[in-house]
Amino acid sequence: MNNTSSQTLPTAPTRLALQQIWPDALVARYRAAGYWRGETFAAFLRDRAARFGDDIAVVADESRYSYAQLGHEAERIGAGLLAQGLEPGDRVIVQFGNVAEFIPVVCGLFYAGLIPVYALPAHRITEISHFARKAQASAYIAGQYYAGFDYRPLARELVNAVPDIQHVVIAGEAQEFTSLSALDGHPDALPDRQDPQAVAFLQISGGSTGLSKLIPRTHDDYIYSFRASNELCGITRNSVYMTALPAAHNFPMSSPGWLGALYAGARVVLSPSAEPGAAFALIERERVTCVGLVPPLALLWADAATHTQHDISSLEVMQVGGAKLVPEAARRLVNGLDCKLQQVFGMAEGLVNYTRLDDANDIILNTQGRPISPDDDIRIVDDNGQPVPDGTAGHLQISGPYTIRGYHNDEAANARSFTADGYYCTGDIVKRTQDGYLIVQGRANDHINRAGEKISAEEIEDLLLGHPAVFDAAVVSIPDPYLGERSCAFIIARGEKPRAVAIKKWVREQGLAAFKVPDQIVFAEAFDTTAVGKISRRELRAQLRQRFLEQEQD
Ligand code: OOB
Repeated sequence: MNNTSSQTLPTAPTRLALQQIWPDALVARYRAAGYWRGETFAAFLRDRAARFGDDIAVVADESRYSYAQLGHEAERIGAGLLAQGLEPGDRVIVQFGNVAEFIPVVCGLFYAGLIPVYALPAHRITEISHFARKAQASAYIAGQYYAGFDYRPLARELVNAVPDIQHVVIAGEAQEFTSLSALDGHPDALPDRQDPQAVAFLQISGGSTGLSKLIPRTHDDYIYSFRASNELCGITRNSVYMTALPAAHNFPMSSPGWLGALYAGARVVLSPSAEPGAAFALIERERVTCVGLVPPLALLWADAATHTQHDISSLEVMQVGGAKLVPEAARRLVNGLDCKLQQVFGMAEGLVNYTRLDDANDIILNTQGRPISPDDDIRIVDDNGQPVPDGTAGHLQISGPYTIRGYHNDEAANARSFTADGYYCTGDIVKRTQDGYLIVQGRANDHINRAGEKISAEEIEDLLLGHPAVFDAAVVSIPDPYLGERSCAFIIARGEKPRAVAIKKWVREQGLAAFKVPDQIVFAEAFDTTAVGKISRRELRAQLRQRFLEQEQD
């Protein structure tokens, strides 16, 4: 065709809007109840910088930032990123360990109206490129090294794999990239107002099916969750909150986490290691009052506390969550520690439950707490979606003032994970006590909760099927005395059986988080199928797990 008027220039693919939409009636209700107050991250951070200027906000390594210094650093970084050509609303992948730069970078992004996408330090090119594509990110910011890993080659791979990534900023020796310390811009360039109902960042889902999903959280909803958490966890301006788990994870970020601590004007201490020796020294030095841990670490700490040289008597609250703390382990903690135990059952998608600090021991030992909000709408249903009575286990579905209504850019996951009336299907099997406390019984879908790190069985199976010597694979969780659960891959070999170590090495080389490498590999001759045909993957995994556990007992 030769009609020039009908020719259009190729346009860049439009970027999918970030949104999170609650029904109008709920919006009105959450505002009227005072949960959503129209605050934004930038506004509260500016306010704290002005009001608590000289107080110490963040301690990491040998660095200390006062609230005023944190504000200045955030302005410099935020304005510097805009000067590089980024625009408010652009999505920026942030990947740091528990180091000094992490919090100023995130605050800088908030100041600039840029959208952080929180990667964990363990993530590698497979995960990072997936986040970059799904989020349509235009920048990547990371530290040079963490835990012996150099992030610059990863940045190079990312730029090659995802052309939308136009900017790379590295804290440390930046080589061909932009150095974090070189960023500079005028604070006047920062937007002075942002929409509190808008999405402020993208959090990463634990991922039960396939790769992790992106979780859009708004200013209003997230700020409510940690403001209310502060109240339930006893965080005040005098508190010292330690982040010993990866700071980008939702638990140490917002339950009440370092964001809650900054909101309260308290002090945040980033511990680069969760190992008791290092963390105890920091607790002593900074007089830490509150810390959040996963169960295996909590038990390790309780053990170490009995013979430590360090004075950790400042610790008032140890929170434990991310994976189930069984009553016997909870008892060991309560007996071994000279502080309060708080159970935390939460999810990056929203709902967080806490045992209350003044709850009776029986509740603290035996339940995973109750929801933050009176408006957390909890539904527990049977396999047919019918509500079950209190005391009966069922599927947990939730809706509420800080629980998302949908993932970003993932229709299939939304169809699977949300009911027609907007409730999030958590995949957790729980029962509710008469007092409204939840007891986690297990999971309905197949992911492995490895010491709080979530691994999707499907993601690892898909990967294993790419190995030339793997005919079929099923990945299951196996109870583990230390990790809670470990991952076991059952593999049917194609031709000659490869060595288990070779498979593990190969998985590691595919460039994904090390915690996803199967802990154990078991070769099978065949997988059972029923007479009618193939059984579901779910049944197959259950069957393999069962048989494995029975054999272990013999
Ligand atoms: C937290 O968040 P995610 O998104 O990494 O994982 C959520 C899932 C839950 O659906 C549940 O299966 C499991 O982790 N989980 C627990 C638990 N806490 C989380 N299972 C049993 N007992 C618990 N106490 O893990 C998270 C987010 C905010 C606060 C705390 C944990």
